[in-house]
Amino acid sequence: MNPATTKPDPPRCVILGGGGHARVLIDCIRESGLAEIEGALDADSSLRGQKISDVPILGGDELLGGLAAGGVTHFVVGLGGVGDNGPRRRLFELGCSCRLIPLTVRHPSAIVSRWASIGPGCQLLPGTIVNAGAALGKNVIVNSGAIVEHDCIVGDHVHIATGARLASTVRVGAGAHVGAAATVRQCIRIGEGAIVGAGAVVVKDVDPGVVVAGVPARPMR
Ligand code: JB2
Repeated sequence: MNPATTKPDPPRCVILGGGGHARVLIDCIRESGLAEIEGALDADSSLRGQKISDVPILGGDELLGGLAAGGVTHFVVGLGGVGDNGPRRRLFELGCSCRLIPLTVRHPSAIVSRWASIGPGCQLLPGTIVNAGAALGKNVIVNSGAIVEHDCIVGDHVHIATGARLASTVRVGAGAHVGAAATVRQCIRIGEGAIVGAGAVVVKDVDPGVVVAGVPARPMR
């Protein structure tokens, strides 16, 4: 508690990953005043002691337990994971297993309906729109400028990449990736773990695990 303002202190968080996506998240957290950033952890040991933006890279993921014991309460998955959301899912589960809380990151410029439901650890980056009745699972990235229209249902660990658009009532299965600037027509179902290539226009359902690309989008051989 800050005695001057009687406001509670912001929670302390750690970012898992110290690359480009983490730098965007640092801006979002700072702009929104959501949390104090204790540092970042990165698998690349050569980065230890360096900084991303002004955040120190403290070491690898083995430090998570000690940070939790030292008063850090929240974590942010800092990997973008273009295409393969498996590593993002693994880091999310690792943070939870250390009894840390996934921080939901929302840039002040994100427009989010009060009737949308946003799961723990979601990341709503600059300029995103999530409209009424949309439901995002946990650890979902809605990357810069992406649009999730009304009544879309987006599963856990999905990444809606930069500038992608889901028209209304789309369903996206867990772990799927919708590439940058892709467009998905209303009422389409994207299966679990499927990948929609950048710039694709999806007008037919996509089966689980299938990769589609092009205009109109077709399965890749
Ligand atoms: O298991 C891990 C791990 N695996 C890779 N734990 C931790 N703590 N860190 C891990 N990393 C680290 O994440 C890598 O060593 C590397 O430093 C960082 C990934 O950085 P990179 O800039 O390569 O990718 P990114 O995921 O931050 O950004 C990608 O996705 C974004 C959405 C890029 O493609 C961006 O251009 C894109 N905007």
